[in-house]
Amino acid sequence: MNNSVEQIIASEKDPVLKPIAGKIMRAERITPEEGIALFEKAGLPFLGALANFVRERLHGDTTYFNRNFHIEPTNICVFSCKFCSYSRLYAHREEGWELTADQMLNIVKGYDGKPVTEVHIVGGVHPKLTLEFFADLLRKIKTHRPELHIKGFTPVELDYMFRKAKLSVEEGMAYLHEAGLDSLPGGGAEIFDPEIREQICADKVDAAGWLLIHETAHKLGMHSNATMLYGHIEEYRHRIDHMDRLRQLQDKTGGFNTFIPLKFRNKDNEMSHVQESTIVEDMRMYAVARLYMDNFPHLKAYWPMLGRQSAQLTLSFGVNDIDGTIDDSTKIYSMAGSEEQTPAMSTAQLVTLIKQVKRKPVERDTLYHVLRDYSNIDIKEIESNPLLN
Ligand code: V47
Ligand code: SF4
Repeated sequence: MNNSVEQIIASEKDPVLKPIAGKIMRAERITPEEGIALFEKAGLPFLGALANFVRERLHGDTTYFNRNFHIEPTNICVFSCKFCSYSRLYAHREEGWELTADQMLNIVKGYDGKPVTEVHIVGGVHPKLTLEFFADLLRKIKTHRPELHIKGFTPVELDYMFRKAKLSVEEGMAYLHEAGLDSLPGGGAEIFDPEIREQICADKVDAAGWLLIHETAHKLGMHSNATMLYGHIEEYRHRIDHMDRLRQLQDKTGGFNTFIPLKFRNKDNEMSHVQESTIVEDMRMYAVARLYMDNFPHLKAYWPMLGRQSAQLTLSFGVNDIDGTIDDSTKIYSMAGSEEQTPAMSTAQLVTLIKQVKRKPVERDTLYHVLRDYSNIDIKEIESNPLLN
């Protein structure tokens, strides 16, 4: 057993925390009450040591990344989530953007010959864009580059598309899967608790609808991710309730790959008066997520939102994935105040970031198949080889 974990547990005197640590060391599941106790009582060293222990039990030093790019079809949205700095109502559409299927296909073509494995497609809920429009887009992308994995659309977008097309969730998901949709990203989950949801994103799909869409995708053999927007008006019990609902669905389907806590950023939105969480609270959040989500294989820190150095730090607090190379096309975080105004990191930069903290950089595809271990590849070789960088 890792010395620092042993020492930290031995020196922990709290009668509630000590048995929780014992359970975690024995790979036993912790209860919602124990999850809340961790948030309320545990210090950063205790949480960090345990979360790192679990991370290394599952993955050793392996830290995954992938090579992907994002397409945001539109930021015009029928909803007005209070934390969103990115969307524009249809009435103000001249301030927003709206891409045609051919424009999006051209973005895909811009990556011809480049070693990307995934396109991530997410945007606002445009009142005029239909299920058929998106099915056509998927078919066009697959015809052009069949092996490119398409991870796209949140339940917020899907629920709206299916209802407008008068299709059930089963019918709609099967239709998009057939058209080329491979998996679902984790967005739109926010916080499942209805009272908090009412205050921050009252009008979009609720917890049951979000979970049903992911469950249906899993039944079709698709995988998906799950997010949680934290650090705003929610309390610890809401975070645990959110993670618990996901843990229960994962017990049922096993279809989730990754859990991604998303730090609330407060620039230029209707919640700008809400303070952002501290870096200590961010690390505590990742650590508790690793300890609570025992049936989620991976925990991801999304660096464009968190910033590079904080993302690097999360690798000691349970995280084993820092998403992808990404270029500057993603606007959802830069518009909300992330330090990363034009998020872009080359493979060499990502590998350096991981190696600097003595972890093992491994490129994966969307479904976590290992594509290349970069531990023994020199950074200069990566920089000079267009197939690697
Ligand atoms: O659901 C919006 C969040 C999400 C803000 O699955 C904000 O691999 C913080 O889900 N502050 C969409 N967060 C992005 C998303 C995602 C990102 C990267 C990878 C994956 C994946 C999924 O962005 C929304 C919402 O929770 N968001 N505004 C904000 N002001
Ligand atoms: Fe629309 Fe998504 Fe922004 Fe909500 S978070 S307003 S659903 S783009």
